[in-house]
Amino acid sequence: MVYGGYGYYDPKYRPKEDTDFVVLFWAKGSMPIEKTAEAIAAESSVGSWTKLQTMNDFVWKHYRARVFRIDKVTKNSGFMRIAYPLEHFDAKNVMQFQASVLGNIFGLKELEELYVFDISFPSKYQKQFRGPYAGVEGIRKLAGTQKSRRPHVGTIVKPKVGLAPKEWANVAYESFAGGLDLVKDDENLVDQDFCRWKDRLHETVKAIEKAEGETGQRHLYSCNITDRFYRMVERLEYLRELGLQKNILVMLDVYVMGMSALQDVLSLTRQYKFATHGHRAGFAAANRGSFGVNFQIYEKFYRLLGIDQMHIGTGVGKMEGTALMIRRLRDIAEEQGLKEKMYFGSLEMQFGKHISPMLAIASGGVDAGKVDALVALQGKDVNIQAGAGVHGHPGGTRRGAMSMRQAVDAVMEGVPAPKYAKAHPELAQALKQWGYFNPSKINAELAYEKKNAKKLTAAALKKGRKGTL
Ligand code: CAP
Ligand code: MG
Repeated sequence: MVYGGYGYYDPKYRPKEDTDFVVLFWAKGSMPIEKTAEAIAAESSVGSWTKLQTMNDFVWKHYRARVFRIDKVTKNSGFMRIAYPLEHFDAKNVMQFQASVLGNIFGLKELEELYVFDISFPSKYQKQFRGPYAGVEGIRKLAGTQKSRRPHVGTIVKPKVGLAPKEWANVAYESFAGGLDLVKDDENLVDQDFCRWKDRLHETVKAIEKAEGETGQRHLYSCNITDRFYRMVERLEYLRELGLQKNILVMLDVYVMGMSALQDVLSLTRQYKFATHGHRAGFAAANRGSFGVNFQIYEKFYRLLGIDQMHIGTGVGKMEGTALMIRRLRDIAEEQGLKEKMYFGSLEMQFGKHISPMLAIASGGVDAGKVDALVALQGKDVNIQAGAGVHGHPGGTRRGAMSMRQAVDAVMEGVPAPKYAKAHPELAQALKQWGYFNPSKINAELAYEKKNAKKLTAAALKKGRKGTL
């Protein structure tokens, strides 16, 4: 590949904080890494496979990507950082950004591996977006936990699909009665014949009213509206007519629905004053292979676009992701400033002041015995969710819910779960069933990272993608 006879490699270039995107790639191919970097920069910005007679100085100067750093691992592989100028992109149009930077390059035949680890979004680009509508504080207000600052605790009604509306709502009621803040639809439950969306909604609202009268707590329902765009709009309008903003979080399968629908739905939820719950089903198809996009990038988009609470994994449960990496995802959700950490493939970035924190959701293979470890890893601003860890409890849903809530109360009292379980039989049963994840393991990992950041960075730079956590 010639790539236009131009040089996209410019090691002296320093990206501009307000207008340059910085993208961190890992690549391995049949060519020397410098050539691969040129090809990637060209194909994702202004170039193509041969010299263009139509290229002119203005286009070259204003719109090209610049490879400004290569960390070579072998002759043909390495990390590369490429800067893209803001003018290259269509305002607010995330799809156009994806088609450029996360597009054709994955198909270049000389490449054996191409993984986009992270993007640092410049401040001017961030100004095009409004960030979470409710965010951490807004969701806490809905749940009534602004003062207590305890972690939220929720459940996914199981079985994932199959229950009829009344059965579904009864499981929700039992969960609330056991002390949970939130119940949610599973990612694959929307409007099937056996459980029509409206019927489930009405039954669940009744369950919430009944439970709120009994528990004195606020209860929330993350209601999955994911569908074709016009169907989502119909559902949003229906929710608005019913005035359910205080009890309903609009749940979206954000990855599978695509950015276009997501952008428009989020402007409507904001207009109708609904908080949102982002489920990331499907993201891992791109996150785990040799060709892919790390979830860090999607998560940043979701926060910029305005999701209020977002699944980020657990680090201790059933889904992929090391504990330390999940901690990084928590930081992306909730912090304003992010430091560069090469061992996660993570870049430095500052979220604009107008982009509020988004609440992290720890879900997937969670039970009461993992709560201490989750809080050690993610802190108390978190929504902890357990599906099977509630409905698989030997005492049934209500006791399962109680076990989760007791585990959270124990954390708030600073008492380890096994000790708290002595006076709380539901928690004791959960620990007997599934064991206890000792938070000391998490604390040790966090301490190790702190002490060994330089060593971990050196290992990543030496081993490449295999050396990242
Ligand atoms: C959890 C869950 C979520 C996962 C997805 C499930 O159920 O409802 O979809 O949390 O992963 O069906 O697996 P369990 P992530 O509590 O029964 O495991 O949150 O990492 O996106
Ligand atoms: Mg699920």
